[in-house]
Amino acid sequence: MNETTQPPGPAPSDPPPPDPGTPSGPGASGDPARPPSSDPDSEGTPVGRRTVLAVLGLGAAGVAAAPWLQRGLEAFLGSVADKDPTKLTGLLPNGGGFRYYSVAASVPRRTPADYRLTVDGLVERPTEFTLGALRRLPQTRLVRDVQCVTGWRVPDTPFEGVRLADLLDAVGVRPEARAVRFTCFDGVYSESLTLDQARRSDVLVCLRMRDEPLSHAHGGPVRLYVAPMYFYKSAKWLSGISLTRDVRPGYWEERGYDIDAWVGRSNGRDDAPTV
Ligand SMILES: Nc1nc2c(c(=O)[nH]1)N[C@H]1C(S)=C(S)[C@@H](COP(=O)(O)O)O[C@H]1N2
Ligand SMILES: [Mo]
Repeated sequence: MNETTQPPGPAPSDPPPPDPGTPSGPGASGDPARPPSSDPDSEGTPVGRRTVLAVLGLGAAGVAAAPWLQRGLEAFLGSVADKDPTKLTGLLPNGGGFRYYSVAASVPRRTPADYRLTVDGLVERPTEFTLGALRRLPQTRLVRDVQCVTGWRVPDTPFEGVRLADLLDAVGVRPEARAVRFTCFDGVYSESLTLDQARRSDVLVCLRMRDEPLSHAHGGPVRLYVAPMYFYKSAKWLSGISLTRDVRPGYWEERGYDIDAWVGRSNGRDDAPTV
């Protein structure tokens, strides 16, 4: 495992602009940990955790007591979350402490056989990578805490995949390129990094999470993983990487969240850094 020694980057950016569409977003409310009606983890109807558990016939104590059950529960939550327009499943606890999240009502599945990652834009050799091609490149494993901007944190999570820097070298970045844009096969989500951020050694095109192939619920077959930033930067269901002249704000950034999303140094939060 190779670790970065780079500093976490530039100073936090200015407070997010007022967001006309989502008055309860973190910029508007001043309280990013509160679950408003439109934030990275709690779109949909607010509902008590106990109510949700009751609906599914589960008890928190039972869940905590049986690690083997948690795995099954997690797989189950992942599959129902796909079909859950209310997003209620996003509020359920699970073994790993993650909340499955998607801004899209449903996400098509890509098998290992039909998955493709397109790398294009300001590059010398636009390339389409199969999953096999990504697997054949050198893999890096990082173990870091995950921090969501709404407050939940999961300690010591293994992520594994290809360094984005290696992928960029493979296609040849043209000198005019200054930023990288990421798109997803959910058809909705997007993210972006500056070229300098993208070249950090702790930014991965991630194929494995928690030492297993990336599940559909966690954004499989392939997601982005940006270790030093809030988890919304880690775009799930990654299908496109495009080199651009300028940073283009991503899905949540259009809605008031910081573009430079360093954990503990952005979004008005003071969480412990993840790197
Ligand atoms: N395509 C896509 N990627 C996404 C999101 C999303 O809604 N769609 N949500 C982001 C947010 S806010 C978080 S916290 C994490 C959640 O990842 P998980 O579902 O693996 O816990 O994915 C990030 N990447
Ligand atoms: Mo999030």
